Amino acid sequence: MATLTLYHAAPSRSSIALWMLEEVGEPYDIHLLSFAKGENRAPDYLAMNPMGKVPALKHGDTVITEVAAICTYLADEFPGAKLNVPVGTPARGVYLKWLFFGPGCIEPAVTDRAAPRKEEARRGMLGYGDFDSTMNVVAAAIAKGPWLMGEQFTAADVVCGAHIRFGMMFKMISPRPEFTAYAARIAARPAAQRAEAKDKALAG
Ligand SMILES: N[C@@H](CCC(=O)N[C@@H](CS)C(=O)NCC(=O)O)C(=O)O
Repeated sequence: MATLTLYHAAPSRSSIALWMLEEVGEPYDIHLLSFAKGENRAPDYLAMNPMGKVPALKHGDTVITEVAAICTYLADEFPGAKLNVPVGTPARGVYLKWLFFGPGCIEPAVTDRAAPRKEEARRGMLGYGDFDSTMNVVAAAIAKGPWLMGEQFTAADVVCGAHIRFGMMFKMISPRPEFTAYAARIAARPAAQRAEAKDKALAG
C-alpha cells in the first residue's frame, strides 16, 4: 500500500489534516517542518507546495495540498472509514457544500474579522457575505446534530468543525449553544484526542 506522509507544523492548520488522518485510521508518517527555521520555504518543500504552506499530504507519488482537499481526498480514498458521502448518493451535494463552505466562507469570515480591512468590503463582493450570516448558517445546520450531515460524521465535520472549534478557542468566534455543544462532541472523539496529544508532543 502507498505510504501516507503528512507535512506538518505543530500546531497549525495542518493539525486539521492530522485529525483527519486519525479519523481515517490508516498508518501514516509525519514530516515535521519548522516555520522558525524557514523549512516551509526550502526549495525541496516549495517544489511540493509552491505556496510554502502546510499541510501537504504525499500519498505514493500524489501530492495534495489545501486542508479541505486533503480531507476530501482521504475520505474518498479510504471509504471503509465512512467519512465520505459517495458519488451517486443524493446527500453528496450537501456534503460537498460543507466541504467548500469551510475554506470558502467560514475561514475567510473569521480571518477578515480578526484582521479587518481598512475599508469594509461590500457584502456582495465577499463570497461569505458577512460574518453573522455565515455563523448563523452553520449554527442552524448543527442545531439538531450531532453532525453537519445528521447522524453521519464526515470529512465536512473535520473541515468546518475545526474552524468552529479553534475559532472559539482563539476567541475569534463567540460561543453560542450550538457551537459549544458541537465543539464538545468533537472534543470527545477519540481521533480528535489522539491528534491533539500527538500535536502537543510534537510541539513540545
Ligand atoms: N489554504 C491553505 C492555508 C494553509 C496555511 O495558511 N497554513 C499556514 C499554517 S496555519 C502556513 O503554512 N503558514 C506558513 C507561511 O505562510 O509561511 C489550506 O487550507 O491548507
